[in-house]
Amino acid sequence: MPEFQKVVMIGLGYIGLPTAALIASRGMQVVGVDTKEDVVRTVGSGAIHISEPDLDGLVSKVVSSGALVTATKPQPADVFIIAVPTPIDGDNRPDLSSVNAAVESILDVLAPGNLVILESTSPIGTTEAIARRISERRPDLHVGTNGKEDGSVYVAYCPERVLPGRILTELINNDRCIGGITPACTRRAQRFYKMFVRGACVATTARAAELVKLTENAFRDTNIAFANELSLICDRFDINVWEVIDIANRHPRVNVLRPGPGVGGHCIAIDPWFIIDSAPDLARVMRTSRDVNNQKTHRIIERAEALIDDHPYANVACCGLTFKANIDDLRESPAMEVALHLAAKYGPRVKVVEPNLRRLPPDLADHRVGFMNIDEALRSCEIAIVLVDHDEFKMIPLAERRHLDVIDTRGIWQDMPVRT
Ligand code: SAJ
Repeated sequence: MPEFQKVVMIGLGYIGLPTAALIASRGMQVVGVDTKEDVVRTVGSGAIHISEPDLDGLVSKVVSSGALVTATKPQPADVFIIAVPTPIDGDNRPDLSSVNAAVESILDVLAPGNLVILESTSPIGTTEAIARRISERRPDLHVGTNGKEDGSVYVAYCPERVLPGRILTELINNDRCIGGITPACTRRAQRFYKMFVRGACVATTARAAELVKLTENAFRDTNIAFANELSLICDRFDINVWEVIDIANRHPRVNVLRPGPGVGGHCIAIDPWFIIDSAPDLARVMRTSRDVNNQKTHRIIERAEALIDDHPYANVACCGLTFKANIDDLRESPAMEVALHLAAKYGPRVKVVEPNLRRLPPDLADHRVGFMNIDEALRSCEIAIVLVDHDEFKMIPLAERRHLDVIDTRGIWQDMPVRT
């Protein structure tokens, strides 16, 4: 009999849903669980509630074959995967309430031999805490154990590492990092992931695996902070930062990332806090990087206000709202923060362009700003603030934007005098 026949996925969001669909397509029975009834209904009907290339076709296929079903509560299975959000609270401290609720929800259905995997980004020690909680609440179950696979409940951490927009490809091809609370747990989880992952399934401990995930995103945040800091230094000395980076990156061991209006998304702007919160006395570079990246957004707002105040009758095109190029995701978006500030201050003079959204987000609509395509904005505006490097903006020829006064936070219009 196959070792893993039935899988419960808790959380049908950006990670849980594609992972559930992928596992279902590999011959396992998957029950997708979410506390949001509309999500359970949508996915249960074969549709999707997030936008991700190729996901609609895969979900529709596995739902119609019966391999993926949805429910609001877990049921007995061989494997339980927890893929729920782990945000930070107002004090930048990890909020594990969804993880705790997910663990609580499986306690009654857990049985000997089950594998419990946490995929959510989590502070060091979370997987061990889950194992302790299961032990305390289900003293009849043996959790973890000594290295043998002897019918215990096995607990492991395996972080997701996929890039929005490429989730299905990266789910299959990226290497995975798998850390059990014992080597036996690691081995069992490795066997499970090898059923649908083509990349290597690298074994480590639960704590190391938790820190690996946090390290990846904190590393990127710190490197983006370097680029953002450099952009401010270049501004002061009236040097083109894009040119500096381009030339510096010709050095074989230098790879400066790109400055921008700050760092957005649900991961890179948040995960470093999980390390900072655990070791505030040691995580000094990471802490400063967070500050530098946040301050960059405020600096762009100040510069935009100064430019607009110099042109009291000009209309202002805010080009892009999403947290990065060519997606429709607004989570933690610095572009949105800039647009909201300008909308609150200048109202209808602001014309928002966001080719990946069908309508204005309600917060912006409240300020009665315009919402138009890039061609209309170029015709009706004298100022442009480029906040996202969408392909549609990159393609605009110089002739169509020569009349504009531009703040180009993404360096996409390099053929004209640039402010970064
Ligand atoms: N950004 C810059 N300059 C750059 C690169 C990015 O300003 O040179 C900004 C982007 O504009 C965006 C933010 O950083 O606002 C984050 O974008 P991203 O493309 O770097 O990353 P995410 O948030 O889409 O996905 C990241 C990825 N992590 C790493 O690359 C280390 C992904 O692999 C993770 O799975 C994901 O976080 C996650 O879920 O943790």
